[in-house]
Amino acid sequence: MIQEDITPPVINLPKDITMEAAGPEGALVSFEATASDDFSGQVPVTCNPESGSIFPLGTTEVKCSATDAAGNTAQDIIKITVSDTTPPLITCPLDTSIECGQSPDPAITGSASATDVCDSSLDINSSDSIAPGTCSEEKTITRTWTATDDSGNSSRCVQTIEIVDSTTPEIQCNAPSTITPREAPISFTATASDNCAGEPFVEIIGYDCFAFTKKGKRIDKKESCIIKVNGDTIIVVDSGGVDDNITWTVRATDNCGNITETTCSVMVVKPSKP
Ligand SMILES: [Ca+2]
Ligand SMILES: [Ca+2]
Ligand SMILES: [Ca+2]
Ligand SMILES: [Ca+2]
Repeated sequence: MIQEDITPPVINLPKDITMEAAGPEGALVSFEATASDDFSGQVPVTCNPESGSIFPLGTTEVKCSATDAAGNTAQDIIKITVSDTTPPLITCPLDTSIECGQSPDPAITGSASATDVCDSSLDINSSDSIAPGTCSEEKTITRTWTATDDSGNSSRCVQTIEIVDSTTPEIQCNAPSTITPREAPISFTATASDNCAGEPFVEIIGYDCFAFTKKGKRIDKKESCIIKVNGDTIIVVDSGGVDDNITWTVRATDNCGNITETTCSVMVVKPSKP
């Protein structure tokens, strides 16, 4: 009696495979598939996609089948998952310091760059936390940069940006170059502006009154000039006479202690005839 082969082969496949992606296309994955049959012994297995193929990111179902000599066919599947679990490689811009008034925009202070095995267009973002510095106008920005790939893996780095005030204030004398004796009493109030927010402190720290002889000799005129100083304001009570030079030194101090001193002056001239 001839036995009839009615039993399909038995396919042996490995367990489902998980593989880290080697690039944007996925990963090359090899596996071993065998089949044995009660009559035919070892029979070939055909899988689609076949072992040694490049599998894309995600899960791919591989369908395998084997047929014995009698035409009995068996089928089985294996799941191959290719994933990107590797975070991007991020490089932060250099720590820097800027003057207040300058923009801390990444266009000026630099942006992070990042690369990834799988994602060539990473999402790169930043967020700032701001701490006060050593004086009222100075600040420290701690900027955290994050690069995230398409699979949601992210890397961070931190850039520190110091906002400093090392720029001295600018003084405005707010005085004309000449006055006439009759204009006295007259007062001039100095002001100052600064690169940082906050009003500089302005004070007059000294004054002088003098003239020159025809031969160029300097004569002190403090006796005849009557000058009063009130903080940032100089009051010429009496100019002392034509050809006198009245000078005063203004000091401006910004909120971070940067100091400018400027000498302001007016010359006393004859009134022009009407
Ligand atoms: Ca069989
Ligand atoms: Ca990645
Ligand atoms: Ca992307
Ligand atoms: Ca300043």
